[in-house]
Amino acid sequence: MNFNLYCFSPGQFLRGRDPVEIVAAQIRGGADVIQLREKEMSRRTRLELGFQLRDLTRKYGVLFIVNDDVDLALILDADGVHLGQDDIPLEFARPLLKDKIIGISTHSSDQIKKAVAAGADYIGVGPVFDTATKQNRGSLVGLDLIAVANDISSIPYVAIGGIKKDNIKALVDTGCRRAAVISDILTAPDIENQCRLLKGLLLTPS
Ligand code: 3NM
Repeated sequence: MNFNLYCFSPGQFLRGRDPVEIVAAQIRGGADVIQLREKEMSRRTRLELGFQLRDLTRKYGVLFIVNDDVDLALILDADGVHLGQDDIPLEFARPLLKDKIIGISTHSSDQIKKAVAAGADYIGVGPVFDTATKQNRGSLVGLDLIAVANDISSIPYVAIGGIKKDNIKALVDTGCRRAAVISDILTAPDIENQCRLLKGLLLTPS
């Protein structure tokens, strides 16, 4: 898996806009991954949006990942699924998803080790910085756990939680060049430009 900027469907940040256009703007700005993450939608509506995002991401060669929902990932023929620590364990998801991508959220070195050993394709590590986007977020793991992931993870790890244009350099300085960003992109006045800026910072040589 080769990616730097990991982006999301609008979720709580839709604000009356067209969700497909918001994702299209992120793709134009350089998103490498789009995750369908819609906690408030009915599964039916999520399915309908999912088909539109499946078509869009396929057209532009961007990875399409479904949050939490293995069935939906299969129905949509997504590239993979992202599972949290409270979702279906990877060992049950793997036989269904076969060689599709499985990402796992991790919040400690123990969880990182377990996800790698269980055969995850990538891990999320966070929350790195303070965030209001995720309800019931656990305690901050800071850049310390990113450094740990750098040492112990044999698979790609993506930093998540409160990453913004003003703090992403601190992340890049640890050597991590993969960031998953929600609010700093979806609340920006120009989504495409914000993605371009963040992607540029992720790719800036140190
Ligand atoms: N997962 P923002 S933090 C979805 O720590 C999510 O696993 C996290 O949103 C984790 O970029 C988070 O707006 C929210 O802070 C990220």
